[in-house]
Amino acid sequence: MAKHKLNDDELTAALADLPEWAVKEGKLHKAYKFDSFAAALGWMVSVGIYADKMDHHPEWSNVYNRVRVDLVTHDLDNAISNLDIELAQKMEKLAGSLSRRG
Ligand code: H2B
Repeated sequence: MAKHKLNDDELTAALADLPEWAVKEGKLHKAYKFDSFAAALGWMVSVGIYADKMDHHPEWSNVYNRVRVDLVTHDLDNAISNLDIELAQKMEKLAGSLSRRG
């Protein structure tokens, strides 16, 4: 899919459907907390396979059951793009099937 930078209206509209996501330091950010390390890691593997197929890769870090995610598009001067939204939506969908907490 072609990638394009989102304008402010597109970004606001997309955030309305992405609970607990926010723009932080210019990146699309969310801190996930799972029930266990295994749940966090399993989610990361599932997301990673999808991200690699998209050829769009997250910045993220994991500590035990927590995963902090920052999405940005390097090829568009580190702007937030439609691909960051698509990846965030997929992350939400996959987290929903894993008894996510807060
Ligand atoms: N991931 C992210 N987050 N942003 C990009 O601009 C990007 C990427 N570009 N993954 C892709 C790889 C690009 O480097 C390759 C050559 O398609």
